[in-house]
Amino acid sequence: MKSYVNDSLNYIGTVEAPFIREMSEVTHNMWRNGWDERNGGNVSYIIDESEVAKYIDIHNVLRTIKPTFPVHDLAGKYFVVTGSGKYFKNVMADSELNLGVLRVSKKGEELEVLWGLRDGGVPTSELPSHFMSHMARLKADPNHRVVLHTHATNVIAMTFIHDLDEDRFTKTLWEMCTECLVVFPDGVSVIPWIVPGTTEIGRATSEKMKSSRVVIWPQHGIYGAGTTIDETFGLIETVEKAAQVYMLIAHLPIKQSITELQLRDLAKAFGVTPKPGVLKD
Ligand code: 2HA
Ligand code: ZN
Repeated sequence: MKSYVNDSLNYIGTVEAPFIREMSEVTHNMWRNGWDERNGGNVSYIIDESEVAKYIDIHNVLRTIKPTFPVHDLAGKYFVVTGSGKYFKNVMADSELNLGVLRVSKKGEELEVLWGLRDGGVPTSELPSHFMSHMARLKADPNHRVVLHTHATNVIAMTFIHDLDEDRFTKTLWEMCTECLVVFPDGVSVIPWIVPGTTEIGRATSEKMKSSRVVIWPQHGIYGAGTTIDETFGLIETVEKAAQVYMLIAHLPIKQSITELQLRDLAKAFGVTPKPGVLKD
């Protein structure tokens, strides 16, 4: 009998690939959270060649796509990406239409579509920000694999009423829930408002990604990076939760809060180093 998993041309087998399931689940969860209305949000995920080859014929390039800029640093890497204009709401029902598996060509000048993006689809419009962020994060952390962008509601709301200085923004988030400092001791960074989908916003985002896993786009959303889908989603959930608490209390009289001393005690207890400059020396 033919092996289910090893039959690389088996459509059902491909959909059952763990990396496709993870992408379907995370996009569904983001949509359920109300973060990804319409075609909002995009995800890209680096996968090992050996993992892709278990499910997909890596020698069968379906078509090639020219990226808007060469990505030599990512040559030969495999990605699962969300498609441009696709709705997260629909990924579960038809992952082959809404997601794609790509390989960056040997010279880094083409994207080779190996699966998905059916009916002429193209990768997310935010590919410049994703690719530049992957390059920055891989230099900071060789285990880096995931870049996730979403329109997290309370993070967006907070960028209307809070100072956008990233250290002050970070401190406020740390003060909102006790576990925040433990989950993102490296803080969050914030870029100015820039037109989405451009290489300019990609450059600004990746510059921040050199030293931070979270980049906030004012009045737009959030970028998160991490080593697994779970960890990256959890990071964004935690930032969004803190922003939600902020939006619930910002207009109310505060009777007590987490003090700087308590934040320091927390860091000590959990063995994390708060981003320098956020807490008073
Ligand atoms: O439409 O979220 O930033 C997808 C986006 C663009
Ligand atoms: Zn967006």
